[in-house]
Amino acid sequence: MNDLLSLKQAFLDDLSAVSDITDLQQLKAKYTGRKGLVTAQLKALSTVPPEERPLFGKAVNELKLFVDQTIDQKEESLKDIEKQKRLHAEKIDITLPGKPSHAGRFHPLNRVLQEIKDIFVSMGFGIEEGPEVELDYYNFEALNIPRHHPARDMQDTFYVSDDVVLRTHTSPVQVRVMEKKRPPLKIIAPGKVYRCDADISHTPMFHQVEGLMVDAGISFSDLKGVLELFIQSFFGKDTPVRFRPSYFPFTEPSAEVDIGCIFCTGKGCRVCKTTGWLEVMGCGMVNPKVFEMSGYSSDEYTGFAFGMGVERLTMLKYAIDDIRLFYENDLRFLRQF
Ligand code: 2NM
Repeated sequence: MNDLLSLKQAFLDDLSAVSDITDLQQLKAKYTGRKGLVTAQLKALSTVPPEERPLFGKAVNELKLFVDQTIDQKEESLKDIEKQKRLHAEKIDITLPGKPSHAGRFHPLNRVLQEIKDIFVSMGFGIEEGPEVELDYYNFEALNIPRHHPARDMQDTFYVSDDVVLRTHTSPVQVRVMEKKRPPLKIIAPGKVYRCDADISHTPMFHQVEGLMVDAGISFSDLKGVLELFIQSFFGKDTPVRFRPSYFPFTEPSAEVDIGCIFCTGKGCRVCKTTGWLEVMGCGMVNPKVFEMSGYSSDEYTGFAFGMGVERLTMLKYAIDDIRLFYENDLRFLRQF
């Protein structure tokens, strides 16, 4: 019995030196493990004289129970201390300012392109695309611009080979659609086009949106209605619009569309070259020759077509005076949109 008392004291002494879970596991092995000191006393029970056995047995069992419970309690409190330590170490200061996140944004040309598409889609136009490397036939021939026609000199073309070019406008997309689909047709063709040209208002690649509407009985008033609605949606509903006679091989009659100068409100300034007007697009009634080449009967159908430059419209809308700003990727410029 004295052995048990000193064993209990030894256990309590050892316990007071325990400072973490590893120590505790060692303590547990030392006292209640397979070869532990308390375990040894339990095994020794059979060697105790029979008359002392009940008392001794009771005392050993109580000691075992005490050791087990004490170890469990210690484990709980050690775990708790460790958790508190971890919580303290991982403490975050929620009052610190956050790291600024730089959200991306659309390029001004993409924004304007999206806006143009939305306006025409709202009027029932479908969107068509086609190849940027195009056959000479679709880019010129089918649009009534034959070889040696002066219009081919007007557009400085990138030739890939004798009969393949980088498209100089998106009209070839519309020719391809006319070959595949019967009227009624109401489409726009947005995309990249290429012309060998570079200064403050020209880049060798730029973006165009062309449109085409074909059906029986389409007239010049339909053309005026659609384009006036577009311009007033895009530039504002009180924008003055005028149609000025012009010439394109693929339309007859043809016109340029001008808007009242948005910089001087028509009084005349440097941007409108004192005319009070700004040219924003070209248009016309599709030349019957173009219809015939695409397999449409020009007796049955009439239609109008138009074309505009996305860079030019963006420059006018946001008063940008140099087209090259769109392609320099200067964030001080791009972040203004
Ligand atoms: C313009 C001006 C006038 C045009 C014509 C065609 C097609 F394919 F139907 F013949 N597409 N686009 C056209 C007409 C384009 O851009 C200034």
